[in-house]
Amino acid sequence: MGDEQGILSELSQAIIKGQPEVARAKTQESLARGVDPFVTIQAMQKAMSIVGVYYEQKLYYLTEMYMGAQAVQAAGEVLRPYLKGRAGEAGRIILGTVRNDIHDVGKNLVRIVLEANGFEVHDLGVNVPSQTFLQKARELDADIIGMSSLLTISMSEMEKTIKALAEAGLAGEILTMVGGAPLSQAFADKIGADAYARDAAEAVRAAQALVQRRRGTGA
Ligand code: B12
Repeated sequence: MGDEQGILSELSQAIIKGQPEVARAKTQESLARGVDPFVTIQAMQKAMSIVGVYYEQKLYYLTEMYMGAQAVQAAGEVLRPYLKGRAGEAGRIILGTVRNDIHDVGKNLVRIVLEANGFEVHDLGVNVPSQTFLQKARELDADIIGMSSLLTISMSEMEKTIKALAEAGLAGEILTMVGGAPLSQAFADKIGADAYARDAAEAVRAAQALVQRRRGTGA
């Protein structure tokens, strides 16, 4: 409906222009008008990818890119309570951005959508060393370790965690799921990850399949 399109386009503009306060207010307005939070999240992802394109085309500098990310985070925090706890416990996930990488917009969206689908998510934040992923996963008896990487130079960190899991005899016991713009299924296969997902919606399907596999094999 026109009303929904109008408010979502205002939200997108706030992200593209890097205005966190406006983004927050527009998200509140979208909720008040009854727009489905999942539809709002999709609009947010699209707007952020436009910011990425502007940066790649050198129309935007780092500051604009940063402010765009701040606006997405502000909008995401407004949506989070409305999405949380819709379902029961679907599984336990340790999530983080790998070492040397501070990008967290995509990871945070993945967290929101996983939580909305009944997963318990422990977010370790950014710049997370492989040993920390491993320690936390053991400590909390996690089903899955989810790792995000947006930099080609930090992608190799994921393989370190997967190797560390294997060395600890936990391969197949704690499963791994990877994502981030520079990744691909081929890369995930190469490093031995149990799953790869292109976006937040796919991440939910992949996580559900992994939990089923883990519990189905009696782990
Ligand atoms: C915003 C942004 C920033 C912000 C980050 C703010 C923040 N809090 O995250 C700031 C300004 C800080 C930043 C910094 C830098 N950035 Co930057 N950044 C971006 C930008 C524009 C958008 C990333 C983003 O938020 N996308 C939107 C989200 C929704 O998408 P996403 O992250 O891909 O996530 C989705 C999927 O990938 C998936 N997913 C993500 N994580 C996970 C995890 C799991 C488990 C699963 C299953 C799925 C999944 O689901 C998500 C939701 O759909 C990209 C450009 C781009 N096109 O990606 C560059 C980009 C990633 N940055 C880049 C660079 C180079 C940098 C800097 C090194 C710049 C510099 N010179 O300092 C620094 C990095 C510092 C560091 N050590 O990390 C390059 C990377 C190039 C490369 N190949 O390595 C890019 C590609 C820009 C470019 N074309 O040059 N950046």
